[in-house]
Formats: sequence, C-alpha cells, structure tokens
Amino acid sequence: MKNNSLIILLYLALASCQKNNSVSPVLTDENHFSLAVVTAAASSVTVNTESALKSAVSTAKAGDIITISGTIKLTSTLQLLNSGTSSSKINLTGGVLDCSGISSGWGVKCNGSYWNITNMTIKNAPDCGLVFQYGGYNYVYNVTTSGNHDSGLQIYNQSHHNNISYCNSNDNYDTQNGGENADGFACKLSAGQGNKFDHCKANHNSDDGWDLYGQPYTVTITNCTATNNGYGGNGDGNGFKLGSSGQNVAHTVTNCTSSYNMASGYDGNGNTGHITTTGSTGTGNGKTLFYRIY
Ligand SMILES: [Ca+2]
Ligand SMILES: [Ca+2]
Repeated sequence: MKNNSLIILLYLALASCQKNNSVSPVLTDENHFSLAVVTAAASSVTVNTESALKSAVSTAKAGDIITISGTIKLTSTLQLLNSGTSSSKINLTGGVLDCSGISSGWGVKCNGSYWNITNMTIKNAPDCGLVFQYGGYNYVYNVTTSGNHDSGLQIYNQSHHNNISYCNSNDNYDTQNGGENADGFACKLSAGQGNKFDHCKANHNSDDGWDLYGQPYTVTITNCTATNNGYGGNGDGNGFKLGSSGQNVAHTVTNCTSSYNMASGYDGNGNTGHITTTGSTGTGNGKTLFYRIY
C-alpha cells in the first residue's frame, strides 16, 4: 500500500506539471501501478510536400504548429479531422495550396474544431476551396481563396462559431454551371450558430459576394466589402445575399461596402427577418443598393 500511495502521488505531481501531455495511471496487477504517457507534447513542423502535409495534419493535436513552405500541389482533398481545444488550437499556417491536381471535390475540408488557419492561399480546386462542414470554433485569418470552381470559402451543414477574419475570396467561378454557384463567402444550407465574418473582401466571383441562402441562424458580417460579383451567364451577382424565401432570420451586416455588383448590393432574397445594415453602403450596383431588406 505504501508503494501504491507513492506512485499515485508521483502521478498527481506529473499530471499537474504537464500541460500538453496526458498521463494516466495503469493498473498492471492488483498492487502495482505504472505510468503511461498517452500523448506527446505539441510539436512544430514545416512541410513542403503533399505527403508530409497530410501526415502532419492526420496526426495533429492541440498546440501543434504546421507551417506550409512554398506551394504544395494537392492531388486529393486535404482533410482537417482532428480537433484542438479551446485553450490550445491546432495551427495550420503559411504557403499556397494549389488544388488543381484534385480530380473532383473540395480543396480543404475542416470537420474538426479549434483550428487556426492563417496566412495562406487556397486556389484552383475543382469544387469549393475551403469548406467547414462539421465542428466549430475555428479561426481563419488572412487566407485567400481564389480561382476555385465553386465557392471560395463555405460554411455549412452544422459547422458553428467560426470566425473568418481579414480574408479575401476572388475569381471563383463554377464554369460547369455558368457561374450559378460560386460565391466568394458562403454560409448557407444549414450552417450552425455563431458564424462571423469581419474585414473580409469578396471580389469578382461568378455568383454572389456573400451568400446566406437557407442559413437558419444569424450570421454577423462586419467591415466587409463585396465588389464586381456576378458573371458567367448564370451568376446572380448580389454583393450580399442575406437569406432565402420562407426564412425569418435576423442577420447583421455592419459597416460593409457593396459596389459594382451585377444585381443588388444587399438582397434579403425573401428572408422576412429583420436584417440590420447599420453603416453599410455602396455604389454602382446593377439593380439597386438595398433590395428586399426588412
Ligand atoms: Ca446562384
Ligand atoms: Ca450564391
């Protein structure tokens, strides 16, 4: 019993001083404990190949920093499936992901939570560039999505509490549909609660700058700019499309600018909710500045 007490004390001392490691006592027989280190400490790695990137991402854990060096050409979707924690996120940063080698599908898919995705370009995917499908509490900063063949950055299907900040989305164009679907930023089709965009710019996307079609929860858009959206024959061309018919969702669009889009600057699109557009303005839109905003 004396030995057991000593080992338990040692375990408690170890557990209290290790932040990234998880230490668990293991009962090896009725009288003897041993200590097992379940996870390793957070690591930092720089990658410049697809295989190294996918290996790092597949084993990523809270606190890890994965830095992309230069341009990596992807041949299949990069899947972010692990999760960090509220106090220790997984960091993916830097470089260019050229998704032109993917035969079909998205460029990057995040189904995990607590990722920081920063300072990179995601381009030329055959479908959307960067998609948040499940999970939440992800932070995206200074990321450019460009030249993808559906929306640049899309949040949907329950993904929640994502914060998209200082990002650019431009020249996304679904050529196969005449531009009908490729928005700069889409938070549509049943994304979750608490999604926010701030200081982002959507320029020259074939469909809309922002699209909240079918989004059942309030989206907060602040200090964002939509310009020159709508082309390809089937592109709708709204700067900010703020819902859809049959909905009553109070989105907030504050201090935004919407100019020179093919259709309206801000279009409620049949959403009967009280959409606030405090401080938002724009000029030169093909249809009108505010349309169906209640
Ligand atoms: Ca459309
Ligand atoms: Ca759209």
